[in-house]
Amino acid sequence: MKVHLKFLIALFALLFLAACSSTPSQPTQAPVAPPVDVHEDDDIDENVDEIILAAEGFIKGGCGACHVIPGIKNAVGNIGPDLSEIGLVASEQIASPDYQGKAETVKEYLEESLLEPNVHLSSACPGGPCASGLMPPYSEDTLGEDQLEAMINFMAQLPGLQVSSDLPTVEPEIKEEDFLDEEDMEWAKQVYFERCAGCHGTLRNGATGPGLTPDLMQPKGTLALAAIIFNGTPRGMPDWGNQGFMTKEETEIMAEYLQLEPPQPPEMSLDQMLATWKLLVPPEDRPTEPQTDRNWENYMLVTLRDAGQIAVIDADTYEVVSHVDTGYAVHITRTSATGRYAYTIGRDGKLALVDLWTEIPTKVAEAQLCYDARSVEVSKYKGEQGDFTDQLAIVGCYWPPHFVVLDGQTLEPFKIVSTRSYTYDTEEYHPEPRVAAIVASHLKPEWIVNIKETGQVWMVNYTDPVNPTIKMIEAERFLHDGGWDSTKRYFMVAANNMNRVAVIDSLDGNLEALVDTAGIPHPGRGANWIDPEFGPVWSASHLGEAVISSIGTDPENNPDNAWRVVRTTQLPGSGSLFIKTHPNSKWIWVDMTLNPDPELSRTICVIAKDNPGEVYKCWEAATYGRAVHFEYNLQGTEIWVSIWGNADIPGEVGEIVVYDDETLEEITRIPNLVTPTGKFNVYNTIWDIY
Ligand code: DHE
Repeated sequence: MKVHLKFLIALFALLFLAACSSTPSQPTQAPVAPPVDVHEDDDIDENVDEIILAAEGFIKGGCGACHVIPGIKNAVGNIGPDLSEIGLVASEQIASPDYQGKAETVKEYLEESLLEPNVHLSSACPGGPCASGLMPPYSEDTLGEDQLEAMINFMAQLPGLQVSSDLPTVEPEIKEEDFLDEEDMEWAKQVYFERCAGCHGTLRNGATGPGLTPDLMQPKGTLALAAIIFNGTPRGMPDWGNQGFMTKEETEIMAEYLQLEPPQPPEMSLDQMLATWKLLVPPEDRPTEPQTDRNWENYMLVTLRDAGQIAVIDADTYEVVSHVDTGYAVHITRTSATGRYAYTIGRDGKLALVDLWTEIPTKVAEAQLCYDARSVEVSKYKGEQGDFTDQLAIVGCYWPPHFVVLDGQTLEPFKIVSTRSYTYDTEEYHPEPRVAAIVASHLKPEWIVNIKETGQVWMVNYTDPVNPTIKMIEAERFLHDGGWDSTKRYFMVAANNMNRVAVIDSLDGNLEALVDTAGIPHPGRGANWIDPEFGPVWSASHLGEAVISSIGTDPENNPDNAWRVVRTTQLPGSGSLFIKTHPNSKWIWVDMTLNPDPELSRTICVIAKDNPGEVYKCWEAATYGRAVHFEYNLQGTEIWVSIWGNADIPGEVGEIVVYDDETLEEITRIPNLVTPTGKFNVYNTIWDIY
């Protein structure tokens, strides 16, 4: 590693000045860090070498990916505690009655933090107390004895150590052939698509998650990146290692892959889509009335994510009526306007059409519309401009970035519209503006299509679907998920990485408001209810902060409260994915699925609508796994929550817990479901009840 002469001179001068100064600058408050026994008697050159050794160690260890470390290039991480005053903090920690480790001196404390980071957890991580397992243990094998010692000495002197801003940095010279063989490369490519592309983008420009381009990744280094991939972060990055999806070695392969240029993925033409299209049962061969005695409008369409299936479950009897094979890692299911059909989209862009009128619900058509997708919707309008119920479907893709219009009865695709365009604010070309949530208006023959990276909301009129008219509304970047307000006039969509919710007036076709919220709103479709103080509100949960935000939605009768966060209710932890209520319910339900604390990740909470300032009650919905997503039955009397388990552990595969919404008592469990995730009640999905 190169060290510039200029830097050595500057560093020498700084150290010299520091050595001459009798009292290095210290904050005035006690306690003060115990005297540090390095550098004082040492030769200056040795100190310079030692600081350089320490700096190299921080870089090699990737410490800056999670921590702020003064003087270390790119050490601006905000996952772990800021280390600017760690020498001082260490002495406070040792003196604190809460300290659980064995260290008696600052240096012992720092050594313990590096080698056994879980012995004592700091309470000063940016999102609250640091979670166990987040920091990887370092060892003499990874960093070497001298380097570890240098790093400890460096930290022991903070604050107070004057460090040149010109310390060495890594000079990335990372080439694919250096360390990833063909097999690793293929593995990483596939797994990146399956696990990472959704948040970080196929071209890795970032959206829900940060950008992962090589210029950003190389300074962090393999060790730190692998640790983040293994352990996740409190801001919502899943812990792929802890969850058993990647081994430690695999996280290292992925970390190396991220330091290389992303490969360019292929496009997809209409001919390619048509080649995948299968009409399994033509419309004329389908029943003309329901062939089942079951209350099919009360079916729950349940994503079994890792099985690549949906389970159709009768919510009156809790019986699994059928398992239907669908795309890989099903994302969502929406129902046709009459509810007769279910449309299920997989992450691999495969759409399945399921007929709910047959005795056993069956797949009647399928087609692949892209390589990476998250959204599907149907035509719901019936009025003066025509009857479009059960006529059309639309699929929104992440890659290639486009949406596709299909025949709603057969799934024959016939229109592709690219979303590649210019960012709404800076008018810069974006190669990958992905289609996030799509909703169908009940009031007009229109779909509201949210284009994530360019921050535009497209109102797509489908009366002439081969020649659709599109009004492009400028909103906010990183649009993600959202739902209607209770009147179904306003669509509320989270621009999650901008900490905002955009409000679209679907009747006038314009942006009604941009509402500032807490960190990373992730509402699913949100929850509509009447706040006793502020009137009608729509609430969102948050990935990034331990709160739910409630936004006033009634500009007519409560204009002072409209389109602002009128209430913030504290939760025990962040990492929430979904929130839900029902007009008949007195509760709002919320999960914390992505909280790094295993107990919180399976904890669900309810907030009472008549006392919404605080959580009424929280409890663990299972003894294992994570709790995720809620849905009500048709009557609004029972609520279902999914438990993600582990398919390899008998008894902990995964299940659904059904609660009585009046009493909060558990009614039953529907066991042995493979990663049950989203649940879509047919009736509630038709009418957008949430
Ligand atoms: Fe989702 C909705 C995208 C991760 C489960 N998810 C959505 C929507 C989008 C989206 C755009 C809105 C669709 C609509 O309404 O038309 N989801 C993404 C991602 O980009 C992201 C962050 C990363 C990824 O790689 O996919 C992501 N989502 C997840 C998960 O990890 C979840 C929990 C499980 C999984 O599928 O792996 C998950 N997303 C869901 C569910 C909904 C959803 C259950 C529908 C919620 C609803 O009630 O409508």
